[in-house]
Amino acid sequence: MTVVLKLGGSVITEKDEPETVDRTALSAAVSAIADSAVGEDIVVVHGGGSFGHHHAAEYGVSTTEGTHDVDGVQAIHGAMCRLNAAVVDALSEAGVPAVPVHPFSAGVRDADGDLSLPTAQVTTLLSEGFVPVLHGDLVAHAGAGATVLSGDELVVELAPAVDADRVGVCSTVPGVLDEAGTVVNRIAAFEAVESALGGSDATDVSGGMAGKVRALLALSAPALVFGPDALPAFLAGENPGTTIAGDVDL
Ligand code: IP8
Repeated sequence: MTVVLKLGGSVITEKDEPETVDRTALSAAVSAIADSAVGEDIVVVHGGGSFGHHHAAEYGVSTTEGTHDVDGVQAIHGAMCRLNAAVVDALSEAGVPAVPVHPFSAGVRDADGDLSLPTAQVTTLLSEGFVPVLHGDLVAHAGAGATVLSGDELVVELAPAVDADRVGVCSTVPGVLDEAGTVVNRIAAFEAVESALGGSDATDVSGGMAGKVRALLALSAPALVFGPDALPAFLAGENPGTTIAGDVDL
């Protein structure tokens, strides 16, 4: 069984402290991965948290608004590389054969904003026994300079490329919440939850929960959104939180 797991940036960083790793949360996530039966059949993606989003907001860069400011590119990409190194180091220390993969060096958006991302390095690393660790990043964007590439977009590109059986999005919330704050068990169509999801968080330049759900619905593998406490259960094959399954028969 192959798993693509996204660790939300807000889960593994201190959201309100620029460039600060939440060591307790990171080590809990790392232990769950190291102890799980999934073994090396996992691709890890992490988001930006107080590393990427902090600098992206400062330079006015999002998935659609680009920059030609080289200082901005270095600040955002550099911060994401520092967070990636912290995640890879923590996984390595726990015995997981983690290796970094930096999307800025590989991906591109065309003038219509359509993303093209080579994935042969990821599939090859995986089949050679490594655990690739990718991250939300910047990407070269024709006509716009460089725009943000969210970890959610990476998950959507990677899941079919590695033929993932399950996709997990570990978030700060225990699942997708309805207007009453209750976890929605299953989402099969965006319209059913659109009004409850509302707009995105002001500090999240990548589209918040609404954008996440819309993108995950397009996958052929079921995607689960759950909180940090449920990560061991997800890795054990259980279905915590919200299952997002557009085309999938469960
Ligand atoms: O947190 C965004 O990734 P996300 C990465 O997965 C940057 O949306 C550079 C802000």
